[in-house]
Amino acid sequence: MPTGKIIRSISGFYDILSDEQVYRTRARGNFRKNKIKPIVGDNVEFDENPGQLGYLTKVLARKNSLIRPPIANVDQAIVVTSVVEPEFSAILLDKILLNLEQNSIKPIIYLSKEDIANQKLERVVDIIKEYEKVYPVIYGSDEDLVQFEQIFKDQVTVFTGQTGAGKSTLLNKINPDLDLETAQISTTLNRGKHTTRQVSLFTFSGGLIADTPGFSAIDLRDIKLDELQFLYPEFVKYQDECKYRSCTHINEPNCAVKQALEEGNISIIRYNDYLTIRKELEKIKPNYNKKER
Ligand SMILES: Nc1nc2c(ncn2[C@@H]2O[C@H](COP(=O)(O)OP(=O)(O)OP(=O)(O)O)[C@@H](O)[C@H]2O)c(=O)[nH]1
Ligand SMILES: [Mg+2]
Ligand SMILES: [Zn+2]
Repeated sequence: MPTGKIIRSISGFYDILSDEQVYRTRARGNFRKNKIKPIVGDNVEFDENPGQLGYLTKVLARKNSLIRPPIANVDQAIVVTSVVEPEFSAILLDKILLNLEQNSIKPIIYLSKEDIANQKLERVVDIIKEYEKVYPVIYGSDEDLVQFEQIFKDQVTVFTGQTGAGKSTLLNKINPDLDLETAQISTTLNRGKHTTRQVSLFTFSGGLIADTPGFSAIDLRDIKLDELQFLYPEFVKYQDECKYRSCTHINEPNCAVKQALEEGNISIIRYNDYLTIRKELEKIKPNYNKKER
């Protein structure tokens, strides 16, 4: 049985990329029974059925899957983050990063709209420099997009971020063939309108890339309070030196994370947002209805 990857799903049809060819298929009945809905990014087995519509017969185990938008087996995410329009928000960026960390997706921050940022640019770049100690950052002003392209090789990469931040615009810039729809955002409300709705994977620079619909708020319901501190790579780096194994890096004595914070090795912005996010999670938890994973 040939295997491939779903790159598009359109009204009940699944387009499967296999050996540089695309096969249009339909799922065979037993998926519904097993409650597995094939999604873009799924690695699947299929029956080619030459000359006719093929059959998707099996969804292989997923490494991860996102719900909004539904996409599986994502390796990395370009987090498109605008300086203005919409306004930069460190805590929103933190929440995006947390969701990626939780799904073991490698984040790469891309800063957009530096060209219209004016006096706000300096302040935001100062903050982004803090993030750069933890995550790779690409500045939109970088002319060297060639270097940028190399990161896509053999990876499934999604472009994510706030609505209106410039995901589709960036994708069109790096690959004009995509010709994705972009839209003027409403500056009066400083809130973007959702332009991108569908998720499809495109082959690009030796890998697969997907544009995704943006969001204006982030849902942290999937993150458990007691795993939060492990989703900060810069905390994880120090946690073994904390006196207590279960240290949350708040009030515990001999906390290596707080020590690193005092020494300037951990960003105060990230740390304070961590405290804020903890409080938010405490409010929405415990959720007894939520099924354990
Ligand atoms: N000046 C400037 N405008 C940009 C930049 N990037 C995007 N824009 C504009 O911002 C608006 C929104 O861009 P999109 O690419 O549609 O944003 P998006 O992130 O795909 O938005 P959604 O699909 O709604 O999530 C468009 O009018 C773009 O032309 C940039 O770097 N500089
Ligand atoms: Mg878009
Ligand atoms: Zn600690």
